Amino acid sequence: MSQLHEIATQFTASGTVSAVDPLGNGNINSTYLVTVSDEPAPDQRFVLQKINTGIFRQPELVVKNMQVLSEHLDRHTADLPRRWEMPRILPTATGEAFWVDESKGYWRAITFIEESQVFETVESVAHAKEVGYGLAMFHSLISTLPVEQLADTLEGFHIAPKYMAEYEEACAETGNRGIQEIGNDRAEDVRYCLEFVQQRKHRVAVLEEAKAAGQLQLRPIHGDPKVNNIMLGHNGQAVSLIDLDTLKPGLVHYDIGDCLRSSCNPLGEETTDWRQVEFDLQLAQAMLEGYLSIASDFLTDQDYQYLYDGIWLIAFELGLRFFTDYLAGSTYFKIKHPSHNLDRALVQFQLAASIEAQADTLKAMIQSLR
Ligand code: GN1
Ligand code: MG
Repeated sequence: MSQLHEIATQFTASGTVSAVDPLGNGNINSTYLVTVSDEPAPDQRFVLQKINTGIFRQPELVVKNMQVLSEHLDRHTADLPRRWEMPRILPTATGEAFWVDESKGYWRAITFIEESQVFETVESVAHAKEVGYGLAMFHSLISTLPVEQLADTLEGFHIAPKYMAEYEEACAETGNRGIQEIGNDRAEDVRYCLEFVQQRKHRVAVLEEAKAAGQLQLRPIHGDPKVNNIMLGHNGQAVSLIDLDTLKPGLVHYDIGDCLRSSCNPLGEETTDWRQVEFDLQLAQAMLEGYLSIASDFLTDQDYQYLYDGIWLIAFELGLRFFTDYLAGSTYFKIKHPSHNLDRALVQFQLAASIEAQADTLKAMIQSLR
């Protein structure tokens, strides 16, 4: 039996693990789909993940937050108008939340959302609307969960000034070795990114300052509601928001920004054709319509005032995170080749530039949707 099969078996009370296949394109954790045969019952499937404990240093908190969410949903979810399911923790056969392997690797299992599909990019206006609906459904269900009940699973996550400080540190270190040397054949792209950040660094604290001034409040958030985390049923309707590792206290603006930077980029965040990247306003309108069809109930005037900033900031911030990781030797995001994080940074910076170029129209659109 392979090591993966052996680990998967820890989460089955009866039945035989018949397959363990890689699942999805996560940049942090390693994820697999496990199939269990338990004849004569039909095959069952669940998701097995090795948590990246270099990043999630307290994996117990990640699982705890998911349990808090499940309990909250059990208590508060009355009849919903449509199908909606959230992933849940599946304990090991002996009732533990994790299986810890001999190299201290933390493995956990969660339910697989059957009869649904994941998409890497938004494929239509109708899809964008469903992505917005899915995010709002999630925000609405967790809006009654007191934020103090959620642990901070990843300190500093989406705190843009902190990413700026890390960037400056990486620049200082690589500066000693010579940025040119790091960039080698990509020196021009590296220079472009350095310049791009330099021109915009005064804007990174916009949300944190509004939070400190009491204009924006901490709420439970998802943290990573990108398009491939919103699953659609076969009828094209959003049925789940998966990947709950960064469920924690935060600003809904981080989520709205992350969802929009991802769903309004039809070329996707992995394209190498970064000069062609554009923020698609038509998709943004549809996403926001879907989102506000539910979320207008809980957004305040001040929340609306910072929506544009949040949309711009999260695209810029992710570019900054990828670029910093590239400069620092790619230790955070998984990469497939040495300049992968530089390619990813260029895509997000181009998206941020496209948002800036369409700022007036986007702000007017937000205003008209209120
Ligand atoms: C990471 O691992 P994944 O793909 O779910 C990252 C997100 C980024 C995303 C970009 C904990 O998410 O913040 O937006 O990559 N997650 C963490 O694809 O840093
Ligand atoms: Mg994630």
